[in-house]
Amino acid sequence: MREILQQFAIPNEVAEPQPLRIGFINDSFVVPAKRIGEKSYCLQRINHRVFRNVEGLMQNIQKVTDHIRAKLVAAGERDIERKVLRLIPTKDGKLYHKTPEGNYWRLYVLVEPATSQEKVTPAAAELTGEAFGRFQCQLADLPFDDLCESIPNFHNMEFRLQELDEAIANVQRDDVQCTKGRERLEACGDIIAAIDKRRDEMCLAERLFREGRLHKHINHCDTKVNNVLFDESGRPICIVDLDTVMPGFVFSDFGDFMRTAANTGAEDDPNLDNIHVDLDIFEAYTRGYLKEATFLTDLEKELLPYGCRLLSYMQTVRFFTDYINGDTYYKIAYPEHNLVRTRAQLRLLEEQEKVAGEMLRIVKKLSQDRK
Ligand code: GN1
Ligand code: MG
Repeated sequence: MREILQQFAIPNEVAEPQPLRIGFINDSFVVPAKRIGEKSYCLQRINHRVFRNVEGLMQNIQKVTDHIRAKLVAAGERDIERKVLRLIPTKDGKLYHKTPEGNYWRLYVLVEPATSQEKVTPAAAELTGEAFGRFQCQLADLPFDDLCESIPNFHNMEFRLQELDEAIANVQRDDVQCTKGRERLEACGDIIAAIDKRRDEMCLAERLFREGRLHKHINHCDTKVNNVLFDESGRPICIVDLDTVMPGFVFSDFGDFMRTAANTGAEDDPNLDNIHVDLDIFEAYTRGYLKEATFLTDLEKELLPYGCRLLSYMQTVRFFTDYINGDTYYKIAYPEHNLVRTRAQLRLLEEQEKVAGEMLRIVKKLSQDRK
């Protein structure tokens, strides 16, 4: 790992990298400063099985962080190093280093002091809503086709269903290699029925886009609560994990936050009775978000509760597809992990459906208050 670090233009002396257990996709390490007061770094190996266009992805991150940094400078902000990620280039000026074995590495300045959380209080949710609203607003003037889709069709529901259909068709082949997937599939008829009955409703966004009624913006596309860093006083300071920053529908970023933060259970909660919608978090985040996301159309506002259901549904489909495929995409902690995740996301969706009317009423009331 020393050799990899040596490729980067690090201005100070650093100690041995330590593994960081975050995320399901990349491998991350903290690279601590040798001396107090100097910078530490975050070294990451990019999962190039998932992100096949590493060059495009790194260009996206560079464009987005440069754009946000310029805005922060123009606004006279202080502590900018903690407010937007900064990539350290390699000694030959590249955004990443590719090893002879074909692995891709990148280095960020570590945002510190900062902490991440799996759950937030309503007060923190409101500030986080502001932070994500601001993030989208800061990027609203960056032409969306300046960025590539670092994973093509990433939040495209039609595509995700197609992937599931392919996984199902694949394990149904009469082939001994498919036995495990077939057994898994046969035991999950209820999940398939739940997915099937919502197909049409959940592909609404793609239809509206084709009809020209809905636009794309630059989205973060992984707005889980643990992708926000908080400062010492519990205020959100920096949005991290920018791999999936790409064009998308605004309500899907809104929905991904709610999927993780406005859920009283865990994303992979084995006890489905733990899972309910936390409407206090929902309301607080929405209040913060609407305050900053001033570019939203009436239709986009109205679709915010839909975005919550969409992301729970999408995650149900994605976890389930991986389960049928034999767990090739998400890191798992135990053999049935993807099934447990699937059931937990499906339950969240059902809970969100129960309070859909209430969510819409909250959005309408808060938008009215802002007029
Ligand atoms: C993955 O690894 P992480 O936490 O950044 C996934 C997201 C999912 C999430 C589910 C590139 O994110 O899309 O929502 O797991 N990222 C990718 O928790 O697939
Ligand atoms: Mg991610």
